[in-house]
Amino acid sequence: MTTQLQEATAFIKKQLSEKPQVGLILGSGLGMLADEIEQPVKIKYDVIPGFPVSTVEGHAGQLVIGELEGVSVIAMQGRFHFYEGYGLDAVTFPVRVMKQLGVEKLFVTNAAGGVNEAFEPGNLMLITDHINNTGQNPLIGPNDNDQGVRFPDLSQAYDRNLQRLAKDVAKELSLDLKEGVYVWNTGPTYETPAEIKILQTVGGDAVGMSTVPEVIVARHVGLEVLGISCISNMAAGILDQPLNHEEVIETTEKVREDFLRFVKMILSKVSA
Ligand code: 6GU
Repeated sequence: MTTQLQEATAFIKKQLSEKPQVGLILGSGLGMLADEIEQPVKIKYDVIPGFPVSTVEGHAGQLVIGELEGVSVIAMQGRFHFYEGYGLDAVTFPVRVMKQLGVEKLFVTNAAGGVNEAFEPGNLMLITDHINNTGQNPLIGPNDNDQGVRFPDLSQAYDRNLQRLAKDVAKELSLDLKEGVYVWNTGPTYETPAEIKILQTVGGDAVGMSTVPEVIVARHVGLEVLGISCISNMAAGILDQPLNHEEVIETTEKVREDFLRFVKMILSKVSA
């Protein structure tokens, strides 16, 4: 383990009374879930040794640790993106810290563009698999065998039991949960209509600028992953309208209630 990882873990651990079981990474516009955490310990990223500092608007940039639905959780309110200029080591560092703190399951969320034409803005999509469309990988470099294996298997990157649970919960809530494959592009540009056609052809259902690096590292260290996308807009060329970040945030605000209820009920039913 690197000293940075040890230092960050020790710094956070000394402020906690309980081991967090579930990690939550909250995407653009979805950070309000962390506001519901009870007896929260809040730690700004910029005071944690080894942590990068968040810059993007709509990202509070703190860990919120406490109880949610009776589960001990650690939430990232705001994440680090590759397009901000952080290296993938930095982007995925918090996932390694979560593992060191004792987390066993990781829920990753994001706002994503709809590639599947059957989707509509405001839909929630269960991520069943991903396509890394960047040529980047956070595990490039020497492998730390204490963290995980050199060649990690991603044939079930998104845990089947957690997927089943999410689908059962969606049914119980009468939520029209979509499912599909999330494509990671680096951003910060949105895709061209021609690029979206490619993604449709290769089996992508949603596209975004995050999540995949964190999931790769989560699998490297053996965390069980649940992924949920909020379809905030249709990807370029599907509707005859330009894309912008304001629309992304507006849509995530509209699905706020659905999203909160959904993730909270999954948490309430997740086995320790
Ligand atoms: Cl259309 N593309 C990407 N790469 N990220 C997004 C998006 C689209 N919509 C929200 N996030």
